[in-house]
Amino acid sequence: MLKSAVAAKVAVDDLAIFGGVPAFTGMLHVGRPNVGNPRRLLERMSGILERRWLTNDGPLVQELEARLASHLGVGHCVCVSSGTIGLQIAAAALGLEGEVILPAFTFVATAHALRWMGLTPVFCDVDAESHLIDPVDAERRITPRTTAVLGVHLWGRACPVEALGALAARHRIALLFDAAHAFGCSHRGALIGGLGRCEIFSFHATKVFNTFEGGAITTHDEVLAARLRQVRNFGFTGHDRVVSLGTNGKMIEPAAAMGLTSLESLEEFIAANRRNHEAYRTALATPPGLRVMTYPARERHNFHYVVVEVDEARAGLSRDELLEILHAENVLARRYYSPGCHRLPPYAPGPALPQTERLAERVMALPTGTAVGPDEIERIGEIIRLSLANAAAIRARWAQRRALTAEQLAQRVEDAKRLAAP
Ligand code: T4K
Repeated sequence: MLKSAVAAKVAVDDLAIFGGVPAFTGMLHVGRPNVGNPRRLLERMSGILERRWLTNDGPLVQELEARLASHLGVGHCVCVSSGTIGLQIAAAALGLEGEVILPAFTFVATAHALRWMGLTPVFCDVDAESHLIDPVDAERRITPRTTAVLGVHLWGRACPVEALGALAARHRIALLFDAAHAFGCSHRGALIGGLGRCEIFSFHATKVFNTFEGGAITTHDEVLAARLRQVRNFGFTGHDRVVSLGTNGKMIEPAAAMGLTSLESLEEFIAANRRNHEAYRTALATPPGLRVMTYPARERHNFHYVVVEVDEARAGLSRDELLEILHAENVLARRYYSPGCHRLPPYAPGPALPQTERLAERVMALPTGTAVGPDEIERIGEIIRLSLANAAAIRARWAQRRALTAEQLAQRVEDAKRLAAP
């Protein structure tokens, strides 16, 4: 664990942004990877080298697929080289065309994957409370060109699955889910993985369960699973026979080795996240204007994201002001997801989506995972509490600093004029 370097901060002068010593000597990241037993990983890696089978549906990929399918209680699991490629392969295998509706409040890969496939992402708004796709707004955006709705289980919370299912049935369009955040999370007691036509996970290094880079598409549909495998491997069926358009989305054996090793420690990773989430809730319980996103108690959750909403009017500082303070302390909290995808190139200016825009101004993700512990979280809480308790003084100092800088600039202009004068 990365221990704090300095004594407790009790005054504004102690904040690194005003010249105090940063609370941490090294950077605390939101996505520091969880790593399982290194010995087990290295054993698997030497097996790969001995076998000289490095990729192309190797034995470790097959083992990982079988273990994941059984863990998630789903018929088929097709491992891929990343979540983004997984989304593209799913879109191709489902034969999507035209427009696909998705929430704008998500990581940009959700939209890019569709656009990369020549589809038109149509952005809809999200629910203010859960941050999840708003099915009513999604339905409003359906046109004769719509072929699918892509829900995102943001922060691992399950989308309004039943409402989206009814919508998809009413309009005879496909329903699929970006489950990049949702490994180890449940909906109605069953682990996410078997919903819609298929679900796409990310196993990127920064995720609760990682394969360095990687992902998987899960489905109960055997025919779809066969098509997904074909598209993943250039459209081949068997040797030397291409039957469709395809790409190279294969997971490599070292990634599967990491996945099998990560799976053995998954419960530990989730326990660390849960402990951290509780520690943040305690540390941030008192200041007004902060809301730590909680997760449904009746479901299983991976607690992978510690998401905090900052209500500037009540907190006294904005999300961005708090981020500036935290970054100076070496706490690399992140603006997930700001701005919303609809405001990013190539989609901007995009439609007006009030809830997405509101959240994009207020939400931040804080460091968690096995690399962070309760001591660090208490220090982060202390910095946030100190900052909010002294919000007015901090803003006054910033204003003073800006004024001073303006004054210094004016002085420089005067000096330059004097020097240039004959
Ligand atoms: N859909 C959704 C909803 C997603 O969130 C994502 C990915 C996808 C689809 C696409 O899945 P993939 O194609 O990625 O499998 C990160 C991840 O790169 C991305 O996987 C993830 N979502 C997204 C939410 O976060 P960045 O650019 O915000 O973070 P990054 O990569 O800079 O890493 C975060 C922090 O972690 C850094 O401060 C440094 C630290 N870090 C990172 C890596 C890679 C480490 O300490 N060690 C490492 O090895 O995108």
